[in-house]
Amino acid sequence: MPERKHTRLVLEPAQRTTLANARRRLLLRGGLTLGGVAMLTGCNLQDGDTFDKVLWAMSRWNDKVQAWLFRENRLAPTYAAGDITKPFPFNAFYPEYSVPDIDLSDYQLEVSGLVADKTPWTLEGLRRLPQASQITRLICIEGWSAIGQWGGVPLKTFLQRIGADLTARYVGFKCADRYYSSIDMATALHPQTILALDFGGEALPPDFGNPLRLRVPTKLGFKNPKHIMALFVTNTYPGGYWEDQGYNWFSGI
Ligand SMILES: Nc1nc2c(c(=O)[nH]1)N[C@H]1C(S)=C(S)[C@@H](COP(=O)(O)O)O[C@H]1N2
Ligand SMILES: [Mo]
Repeated sequence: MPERKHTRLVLEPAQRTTLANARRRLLLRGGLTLGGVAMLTGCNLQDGDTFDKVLWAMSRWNDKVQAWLFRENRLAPTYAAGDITKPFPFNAFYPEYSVPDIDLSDYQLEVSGLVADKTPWTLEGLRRLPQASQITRLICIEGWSAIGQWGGVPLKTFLQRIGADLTARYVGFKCADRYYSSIDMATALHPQTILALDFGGEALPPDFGNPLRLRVPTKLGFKNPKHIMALFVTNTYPGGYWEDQGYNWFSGI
């Protein structure tokens, strides 16, 4: 058991009350102390840590509990071709007329981090890898869902192909529109997680994330980055566009 420093927090009076309530709830629910939270989160709370940092630590702890509950091979429901939603809704952090205009002629997917082969990938190269297709439901946190068909390379196949460290914690994605997101390795290796090139049997149109998006039906919509330009494997928590604004990082469904 590693030695843990005594934890003392610097708090405003109002925060002290909120924290006391949060702490009481944790104690009531699971017999957890703040020290216990620090231990579970792997976050070494130090003298001078702020209220915010503790709350983030608790949110990360929540992610871990969700990850424990997530069974690697639990499949998201699949649907029939006749169930496909038409027209399929567009969503992004900007309106449809601002969808990025990507030059497909010189597109390359960059690969970095804990991978043996960092050679960038062309779309033709990605299409030569084994492909999979799925009809699944995309669920947006804003309160709508829609059924669509996506096809592409299983992320597991791709990660194996580039010699990724499959024991690493995260796979992160950077997009052409400055969006970014990341998933845990168990989800990256899930059989329904694909690097999608096609939507409805055709190359992904601009609205739906051309030329490459992540399709992960075991996660909420915002964890399905569109217009992916770079992929990286890392042990350093990469966060995401909405995740860093407070959306729960794990967001499994
Ligand atoms: N690059 C990029 N990817 C993104 C987003 C975005 O704004 N930019 N929005 C996310 C959100 S919140 C949702 S619900 C889905 C919407 O995907 P759709 O346009 O195919 O319905 O894309 C996700 N991926
Ligand atoms: Mo969303």
